[in-house]
Amino acid sequence: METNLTSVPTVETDLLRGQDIRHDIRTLKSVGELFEDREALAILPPDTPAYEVFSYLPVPEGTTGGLFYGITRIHPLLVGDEYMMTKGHFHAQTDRAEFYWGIRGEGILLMMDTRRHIRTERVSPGSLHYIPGGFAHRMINTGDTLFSFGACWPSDAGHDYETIAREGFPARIKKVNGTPRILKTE
Ligand code: S6P
Ligand code: ZN
Repeated sequence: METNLTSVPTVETDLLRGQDIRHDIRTLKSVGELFEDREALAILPPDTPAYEVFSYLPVPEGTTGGLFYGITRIHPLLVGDEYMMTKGHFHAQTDRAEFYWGIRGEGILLMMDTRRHIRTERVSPGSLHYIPGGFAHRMINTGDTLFSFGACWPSDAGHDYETIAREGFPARIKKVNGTPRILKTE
């Protein structure tokens, strides 16, 4: 008996294509509050794309035992001297871990545990990063080109953005004398 092959998404370097792929674009307007220099922010067009996320969510959000897959592309932008970054989050189910890996460009992974201790890793094409449960995570584009990375996380992880929106991370990644510096703020 013959049966049809199921169509599947495709990964093309740092693009995800397919009928079940979700594509979200975050503009400067939606991430502007992350940045320290509000005067620098005010002179940039609010509809400027900051980063985009392609995601493949093959099971409903909250499913135990499933996996999600995503690719994020952070545009090379500076707000004052601060590099473009993702919002960053804890997982709502705090013990859920995640993998990130570098695909294109250069960046930094900033992680923070619940006692606000930070850990940073340099991200470049091919680098693999394990984010343990209980660590908030944010990616920063520290290069002059597009920075893309992949992600794989449990489908029941969920996202807690509120804690980061309220308390932030205790470090900012800025361009100082032409190079990225990790500046602790507490
Ligand atoms: C999801 C995973 C990524 C991020 C994406 C955007 O758990 O960590 O797919 O959602 O990189 O970052 P953020 O912090 O805006 O969700
Ligand atoms: Zn995550």
